[in-house]
Amino acid sequence: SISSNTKTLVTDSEQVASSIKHHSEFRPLFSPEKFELPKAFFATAQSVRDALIVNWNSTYECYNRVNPKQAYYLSMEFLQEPDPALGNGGLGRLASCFLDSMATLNYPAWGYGLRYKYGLFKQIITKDGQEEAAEDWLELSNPWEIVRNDVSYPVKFYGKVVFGSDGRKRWIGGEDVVAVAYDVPIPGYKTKTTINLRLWSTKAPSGDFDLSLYNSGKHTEAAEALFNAEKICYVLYPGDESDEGKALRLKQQYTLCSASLQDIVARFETRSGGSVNWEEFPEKVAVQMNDTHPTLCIPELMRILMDLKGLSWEDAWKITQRYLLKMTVSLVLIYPDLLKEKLNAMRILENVELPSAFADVIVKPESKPVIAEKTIDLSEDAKEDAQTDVIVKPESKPVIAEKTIDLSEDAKEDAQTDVKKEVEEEETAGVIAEVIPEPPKMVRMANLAVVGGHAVNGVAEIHSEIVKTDVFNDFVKLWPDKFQNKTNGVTPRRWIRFCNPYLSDIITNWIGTEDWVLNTEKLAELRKFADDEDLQSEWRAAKKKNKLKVVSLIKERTGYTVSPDAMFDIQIKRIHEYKRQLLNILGIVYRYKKMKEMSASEREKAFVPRVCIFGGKAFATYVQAKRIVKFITDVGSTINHDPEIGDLLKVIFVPDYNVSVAELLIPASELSQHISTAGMEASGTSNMKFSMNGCILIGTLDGANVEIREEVGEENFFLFGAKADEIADLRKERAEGKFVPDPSFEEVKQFVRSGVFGSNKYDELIGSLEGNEGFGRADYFLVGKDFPSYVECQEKVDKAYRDQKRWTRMSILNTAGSSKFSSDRTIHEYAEDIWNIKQVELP
Ligand code: DL6
Repeated sequence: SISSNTKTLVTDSEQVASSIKHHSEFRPLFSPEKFELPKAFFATAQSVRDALIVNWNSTYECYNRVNPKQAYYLSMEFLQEPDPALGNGGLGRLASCFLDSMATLNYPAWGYGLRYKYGLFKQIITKDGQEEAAEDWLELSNPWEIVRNDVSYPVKFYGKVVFGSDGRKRWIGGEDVVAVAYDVPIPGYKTKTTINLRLWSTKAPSGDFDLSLYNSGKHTEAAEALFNAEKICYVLYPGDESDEGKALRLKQQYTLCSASLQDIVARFETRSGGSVNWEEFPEKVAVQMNDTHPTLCIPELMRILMDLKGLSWEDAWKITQRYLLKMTVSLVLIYPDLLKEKLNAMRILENVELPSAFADVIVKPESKPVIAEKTIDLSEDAKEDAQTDVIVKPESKPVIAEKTIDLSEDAKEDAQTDVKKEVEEEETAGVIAEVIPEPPKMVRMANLAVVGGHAVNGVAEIHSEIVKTDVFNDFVKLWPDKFQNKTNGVTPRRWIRFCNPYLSDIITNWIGTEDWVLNTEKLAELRKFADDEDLQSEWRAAKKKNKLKVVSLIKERTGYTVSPDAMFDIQIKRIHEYKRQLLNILGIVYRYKKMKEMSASEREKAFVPRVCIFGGKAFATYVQAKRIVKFITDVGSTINHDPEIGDLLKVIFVPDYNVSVAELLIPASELSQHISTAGMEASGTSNMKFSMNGCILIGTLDGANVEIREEVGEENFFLFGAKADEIADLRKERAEGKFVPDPSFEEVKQFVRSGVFGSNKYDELIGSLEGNEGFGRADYFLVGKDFPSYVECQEKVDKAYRDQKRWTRMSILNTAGSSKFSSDRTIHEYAEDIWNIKQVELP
């Protein structure tokens, strides 16, 4: 039997069976008579969870005793499997890979996120393109989580902060919610260490249900407070076109920051025993913000330290800024629409009342504002509104204000006077943006994070350079040492060992040990066998077996039959203009046109048979991305039904792409596409997963592609396209009408417009590549510019694939060269260079 009291671990199959039986009998979530798959899964998962809890408790007990410095990774997304839908794309899956590495490497580190009731959405592909349905991933409950009703914190919105007559600050009025913890144990590989992912769910405080209203028949009004509280954690990335949507996103971000920081502070106090010394806080805690979403950590930590713990402004700021908070920039902020999206999230600051920490917090007159020097005094209204029985200090300053570059005395000293002056005059360095005519002003989350954080890192070398030379150049002049690079990584446990057992066995046999799962450097040993015929034939056989699984998946999800002998060419990622699925599909259309112009024998000679596979979700309100999905599926329905073409070309859109689908597609891939406009993909992580699984990449010099190409060898990577430092000039030329498109690009657009893919002429989509009136910027993502070099590169791919020996060698060398891209390497670097935490091995 399994019992966390006796700390007996499951050791043999009989015990496993008995535990599963126990869970199916005594925690029946399903009908008692049958033992069908969902019930079997739940009973099995819960029996595994019991075993995890034993190690999870030991880990926690050990950390409490040793009291090491602990890192906390705050992320709005975590994407796991089988698909708790708590994420959208790379950012969320990176967070989950990091948890795996933290646990495996025995680092005292936790994750914090939100427990969304619904994930992003379930994608349904119809003849009209993408439709979205609620992703009810919790419908059958989550067997891995442990609800912690004993761990909850108040989170407050709106209202006012006032000084009571006792001189203490009070946050009065507004809305109250309670954040309740749900814990998910995260086991390390071949270690007892089992860390925690703590997810917050929101509910109304007890007493908010109005029984008398309910009894008087006003049922909806009676439950309003309950709904308002719960809706915060309903959906990941709720639509934010409306002000309500913006407010909800901001509430989500604030909930994550406030509940997590209250929890972290409480743990610090508990572990300090009776004597809390706040100066030690940065010695015990490091908080990493995954992108700018958790930026509210900065003012929230200030609020907790000052308002709740009574620290002075200076002490609180030193703790917050100097040591504690670090931000990963995983978005290239030069992309104006995305920047606007970020800024929009904060737009409501001035037209809606917000957490008082921002809107009208009142700081004692002698204290300085958190960020600003020249301030717009947002507290004017507060002064008027303040009730007469509270004392409002007239000179008080707001927390966030205009023209911010700091502001703390220390930083002023640090900064050279002339540099500082220059920066102060430069508008882009402000935390409050002036880009949108007033009202409302907007807060630049990224700038706030840079000012308030102790380290800022990009996620691939080229991206970190762009961050320094372009995005945050003003801040680099002020604080050059703040900026670092931490190239992303992915866990080899999930992304080779688990998802590709055939390849894993081959690697283990040829290297002679399974140690590569923990030490990916060992993969390099494959290099010496790259031309070995036996290895090559085993390698190809494994690929074929993985391709056969995908043949079935495609049949099941789309009804199409594809040949396992064709090259599997895959692009799976969020649908986004900068990721250029449009370039890929136009390349396919061009190929199709050429095929149609040839005789059957010419066609077969000229082209290698391909199955071109797409997968990815377009954000529900991203119209252009949805047009791209529709276009891909329309092209697919024409080509896939063309008897002249047969197995020579198939175009498949796999609906509802998620982690489980990726685990099938990646091992089966032969060519994968990472073709973003150079300078726009911060890193990419699927490129690493594909390369590890022996897939050859076609890509631009962007994000981690640059480093992958260096590691696997340039002859094992298909490179094309403009370079990042050429993009600005190319855009300028384009805007000035100086761009002369290649005839092939004109030809492909003409072909699309000829109606070959149905009655739709794709005016908006094709028009966006030309900047026709009404269709916005002229080809901002430079599809037209890169099209000829992309087509030419694809010809090289066909040629290389015909030589299967050469291709297999390239494939082996990709796996052999992928060791750098283990998230273990990344986490060691974070631990050493940023978090300053040490490994703690459980006894
Ligand atoms: O850092 C992880 C991942 C990068 O690899 C991608 O290049 C980047 O696009 C992605 N960022 C996001 C931002 N999401 N939001 N919201 O997914 O981060």
